[in-house]
Amino acid sequence: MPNSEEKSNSYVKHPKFSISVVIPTVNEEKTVARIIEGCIPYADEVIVVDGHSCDRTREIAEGLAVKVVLDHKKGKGEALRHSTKHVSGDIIVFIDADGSHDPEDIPKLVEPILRNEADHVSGSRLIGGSSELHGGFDECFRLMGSSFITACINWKFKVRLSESQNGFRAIRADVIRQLDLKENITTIEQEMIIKTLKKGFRMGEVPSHEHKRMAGYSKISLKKVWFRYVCTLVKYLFLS
Ligand SMILES: Nc1nc2c(ncn2[C@@H]2O[C@H](COP(=O)(O)OP(=O)(O)OP(=O)(O)O)[C@@H](O)[C@H]2O)c(=O)[nH]1
Ligand SMILES: [Mg+2]
Repeated sequence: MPNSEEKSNSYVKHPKFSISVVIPTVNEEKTVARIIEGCIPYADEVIVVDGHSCDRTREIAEGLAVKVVLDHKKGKGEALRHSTKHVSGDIIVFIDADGSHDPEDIPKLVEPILRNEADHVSGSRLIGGSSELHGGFDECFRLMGSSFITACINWKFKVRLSESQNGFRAIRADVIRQLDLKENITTIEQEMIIKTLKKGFRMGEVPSHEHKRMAGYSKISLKKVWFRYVCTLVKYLFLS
């Protein structure tokens, strides 16, 4: 069985399609280097989009010679939207900086796009497993809410996705630029999926295990944002 270094060393980049990896960060100094280094073998370009971290996140990223851009302090959604202006690759991979996603899954994530079977591929922790989505009441509500949203999307577009909230995804750069994304917070994940399907592009899904965040703290408060998830769902499914 090859170890992870051997696996990434043996990865051969696609001759025709270039890959830009975007890593959103807010105060992720303990994990950002590991994620950047994990992504480099699979990427033609790595961009860290930072939400004005007060720790050493930006300094560490700059030390690893990747592009670092600042968001406008509006949230992860705005950060991802802003990053697309700086991307030069054909395919964009979004991956969190907290260690929840495994950079080694990047080839699996982009494969359906390279084979021209999908335009946007989401990593699914519902089929890949999760070490942080189960156990407590918070996780229970998160899972119920996200399953409900996924079921609504599946019903509306006659697809069969297993989830709609994972931040680990790959999308063709020309496709994301046509989606006219508007969300400023993490509701951007479901907006991206709904608008992909609404515009007739193809969604794909691959299993990807979600690990527990390795360090730092979560930037999401479910109590504060659940209503925005409902509004975004109704708005993009039925109103715009
Ligand atoms: N640039 C930028 N990045 C952000 C912002 N909010 C969150 N992030 C990053 O986006 C990624 C996901 O945020 P998390 O706080 O881990 O959200 P989550 O994964 O849903 O929550 P947990 O499961 O509790 O970790 C992390 O890499 C964060 O550092 C933001 O406002 N701007
Ligand atoms: Mg996280």
